[in-house]
Amino acid sequence: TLKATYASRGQSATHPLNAYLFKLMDLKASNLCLSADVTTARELLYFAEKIGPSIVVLKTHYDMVSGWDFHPQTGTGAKLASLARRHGFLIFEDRKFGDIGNTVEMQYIGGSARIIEWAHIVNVNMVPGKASVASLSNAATRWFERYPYEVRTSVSVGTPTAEEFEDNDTGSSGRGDGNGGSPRRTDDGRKGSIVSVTTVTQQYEPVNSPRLTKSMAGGDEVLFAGIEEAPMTRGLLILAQMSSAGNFMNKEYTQACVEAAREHKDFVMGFVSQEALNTQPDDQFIHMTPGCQLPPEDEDQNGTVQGDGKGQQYNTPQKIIGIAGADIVIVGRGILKAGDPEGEAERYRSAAWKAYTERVR
Ligand code: UP6
Repeated sequence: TLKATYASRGQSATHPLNAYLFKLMDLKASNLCLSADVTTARELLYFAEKIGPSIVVLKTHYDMVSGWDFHPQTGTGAKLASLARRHGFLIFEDRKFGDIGNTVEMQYIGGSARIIEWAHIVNVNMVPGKASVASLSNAATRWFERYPYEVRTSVSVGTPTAEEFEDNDTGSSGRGDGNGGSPRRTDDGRKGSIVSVTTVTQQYEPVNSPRLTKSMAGGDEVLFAGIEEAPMTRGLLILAQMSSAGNFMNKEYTQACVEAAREHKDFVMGFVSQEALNTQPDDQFIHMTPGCQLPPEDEDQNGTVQGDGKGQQYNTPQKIIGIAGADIVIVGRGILKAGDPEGEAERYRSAAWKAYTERVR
């Protein structure tokens, strides 16, 4: 199976986002994901714009970014979605959900970030068990049933009545509610009375919706000929192996991740792993691999690369794609900390692409 081309993998893919992604890889001649680990929303959008042409996936850690604008239609997620359409890449929020099912569901669709609205892909740390995979899958299904999404913005001063409290279900509570989104019960001993309550109900579509594309602020033209809209659906990667030294993900654990993936093929796209994990004929999973750096340009390109001194270990694209059989390399500091990040991204893209073409030849 390591000889199968990305184009043919796209044709046999079961998950629509995998079908799209493999096609994108073939079209852009890229199997590179940028891990955009920056500290401000400005830098994040800057790198998404500059590096966009070289990549097929942009990986975020939204919770390390300051100045993230949470507005559902004009905020940072919406801007990333617009850049994703323009340059042709998918957005992967590396949230590594890792809690009981009910909690991960709420973290996925709710909160300030509403990750599900702007991230095509998220991932899960399966330590709490398979239930978290089922829960995220169910959450995505239910979220689509509610689409187009309804936001209710309540502006209130004082303490809501018991009735209003019941009414304000967390899932549909809009932003900007006067009580910071946590209305108090009337019977909790606190004094207060309603001064005014205004409830505005508006409908909007998720930022990655094809229908929204047409009306989004200008500049949404697609730059790569042949690239279509990403399908309006969501996918999950299971964190099956880690790059860090001494991690606790042993073979048994990795195998349990593979089994969970097989049980949820309609939602699970594949794995964040250090090697290919497809073993059965109908395993159609994609593998994305972090812990990737190239030696500096003037050094032996097959040489080894030092870790970061904080547990991170690095392999070259040749090793990850060519030998371990992964599909996409994830690169952060290797590109971000370079003097010329755009040029460096191209160097990584062509090295990883070369490893792929040699593998399938
Ligand atoms: N990441 C790893 N290893 C894993 C899983 N995820 O490094 O096993 C993530 C990190 C970081 C990125 O959270 O965002 O991939 C790697 O960044 P780097 O290339 O700068 O080391």
